[in-house]
Amino acid sequence: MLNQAAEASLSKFMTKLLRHTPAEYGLPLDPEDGSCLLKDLLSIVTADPKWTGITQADIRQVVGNSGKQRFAIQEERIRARYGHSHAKLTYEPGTPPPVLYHGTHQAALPAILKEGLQPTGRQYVHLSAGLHFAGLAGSRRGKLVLLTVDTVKAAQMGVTCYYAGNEVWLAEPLPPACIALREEQ
Ligand code: HQG
Repeated sequence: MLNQAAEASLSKFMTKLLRHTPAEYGLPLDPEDGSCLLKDLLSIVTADPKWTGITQADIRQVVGNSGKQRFAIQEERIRARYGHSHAKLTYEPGTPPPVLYHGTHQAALPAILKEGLQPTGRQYVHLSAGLHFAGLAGSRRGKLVLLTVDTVKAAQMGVTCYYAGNEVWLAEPLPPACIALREEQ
């Protein structure tokens, strides 16, 4: 059983492998859904001297305890559900609720209102159906600012949204006309 600090540290390593730099570690990810065999992930993780004693149960512990449900395990395969930068994965397009939220920080606001929401380092813009997730995302870099996204207008403007599960929605770049400051911050 991993303690909390080890769990957080292993989770970070897993996000690095499954979202950002799999090729650097020789981890083959499915180009469609970004998944790999759990045993392949485990052998890469345990090759790191810090994690030699790690087992599949430890990986399952990280997956199960992620409040944000960052990872999904299906049968013998594991993937990160969202957040990828390494490749543009395929998600089913969906019809989101009329309003979605994006949490950002004060310093980014002028640029967002001018040029819209961009994926920046990731492949998609990250939105959520609930305020909690947006709040967590936006609080990481400074003073939280909550934005609303009018998804009906976005669809009219040709923006596709994809559901990544557990209230997370992914989108192509969103023009400023679909974005507003949430009145009650
Ligand atoms: C901002 C974490 C300037 C955007 C989180 C954000 C989330 C702009 C930053 C998930 C911009 C990108 C994703 C523009 C957007 N000009 N700044 N035009 N458009 N931005 O981390 O959405 O814990 O790549 O507002 O909690 O913050 O890793 O995206 O501040 O769920 O599982 O550019 O990652 O989840 O930052 O976060 P990010 P995000 P995990």
